[in-house]
Amino acid sequence: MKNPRIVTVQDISCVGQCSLTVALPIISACGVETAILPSAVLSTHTAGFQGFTFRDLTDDIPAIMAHWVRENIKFDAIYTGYLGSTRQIALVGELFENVAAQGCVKIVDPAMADHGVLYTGFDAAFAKEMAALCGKADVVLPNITEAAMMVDMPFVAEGYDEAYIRALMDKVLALGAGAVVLTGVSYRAGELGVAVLRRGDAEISYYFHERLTKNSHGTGDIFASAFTGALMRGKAMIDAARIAADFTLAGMKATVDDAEHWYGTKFEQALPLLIQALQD
Ligand code: PXL
Repeated sequence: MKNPRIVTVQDISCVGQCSLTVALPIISACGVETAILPSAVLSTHTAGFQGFTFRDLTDDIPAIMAHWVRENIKFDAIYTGYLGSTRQIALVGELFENVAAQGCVKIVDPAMADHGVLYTGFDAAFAKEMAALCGKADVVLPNITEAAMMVDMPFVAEGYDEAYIRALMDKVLALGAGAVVLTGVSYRAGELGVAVLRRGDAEISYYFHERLTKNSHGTGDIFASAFTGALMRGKAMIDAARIAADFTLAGMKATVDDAEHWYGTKFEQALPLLIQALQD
């Protein structure tokens, strides 16, 4: 697609290197025009800082959407990340109806949980609404925790087999999604990767890379943003997943030795690698 324009819906965490402060620079680096719809403004992200502020912007969304409709503003992709409330999830469903250009790719990262637990502020009702939104998407990008919560399967941290991963992915597709890109998959010690299954595929496609001993915060947002940018640059889904995974890993490697940088991932240092990967 020539000069695609996307809109991404997620919060502004002013400090903490996640959501819009990573999505904008990363998708711009991919050469893709990015409009934003902020879902909330927080002083920091919610994972580790105490006493953060949270301004829910749900009430602003209907007027923003109505203005875009009046101006006939439409997007080639709509990419959603962290959403602040269940009502907001319903409004994103309306956005899918109202501002999608012909062939618009709807990408949902159900950013709400990791390592078996929901992020602060979310509950089971939110996970249920998020599952419904995933059912309206062309591509969904859950980690294993998020997928398990949305399809009512147990979360298994490690030692699972391909049958478990396949069941998770089939159930996410059964929600109605067109494709699932599952992050954080590992069958062997020392490796970590991403699994891709599109509706109608016989087999899962995988991309694995080395597993670092330390996790960084915000990697789900970094992966989803780079995946979205690469997909809109015309890459096949598995190639977009590989490019995004390599970029995320490079950012983690830049962060791993810096104990003071606990709150985020130094993705900035890996941007040249992402730009290069999109030239190949
Ligand atoms: O990285 C996901 C994310 C996005 N936005 C906010 C968060 C988190 C994860 O903790 O707290 C506000």
